[in-house]
Amino acid sequence: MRKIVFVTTNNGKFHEVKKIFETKNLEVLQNKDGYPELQHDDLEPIAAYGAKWAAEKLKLPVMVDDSGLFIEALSGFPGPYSSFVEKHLGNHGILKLMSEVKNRAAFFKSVIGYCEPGIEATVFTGTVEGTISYEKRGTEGFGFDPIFDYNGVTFGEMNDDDKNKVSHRRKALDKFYEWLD
Ligand code: ITT
Repeated sequence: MRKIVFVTTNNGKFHEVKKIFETKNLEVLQNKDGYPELQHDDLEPIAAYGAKWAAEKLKLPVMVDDSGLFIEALSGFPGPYSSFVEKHLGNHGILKLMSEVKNRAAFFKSVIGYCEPGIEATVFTGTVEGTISYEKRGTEGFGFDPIFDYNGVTFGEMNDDDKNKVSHRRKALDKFYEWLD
């Protein structure tokens, strides 16, 4: 079975990727060493930089996933700052920011960065559109899942398999797998 090292401290991301790649006969191994996060408005350069940095450090082919929640009425916030915002404001803080806002449109974006030592990184992007719910619903998934409404149910109300059929991460991984293959 082919193996790939996924550098991430986020167990939720790791479990989703592991499950999606199991069906493709690819074994995913988690490395929690982390990587420096470039300051940038777009996720693509952040993922490319992280993948390149980790590949050179570990001297191995690696993948990373830089992702975020982009809320239209907040001009794309938290976007590349999603990790910081999730830790410090949480879902409750986002709901509070959105309490008087009618336009609930939002999307999740995932950028997979892949790199082998000695060469440049390649990136693969996936997005999924939804809305920000008015309250937290569901206990599945991780991060912003309980406040991201997809066709009437939040990602927090969907089991892994259902989320993995439609998610931003799934779409990015499909592109990555096609390229690898
Ligand atoms: P690594 O960088 O170590 O992979 P991280 O959690 O810091 O882990 P990011 O910098 O990519 O990852 O931050 C993305 C944030 O968006 C983070 O708070 C995630 O929990 C959240 N997020 C990403 N994908 C998500 C998803 O599918 N569902 C819910 N929240 C998600």
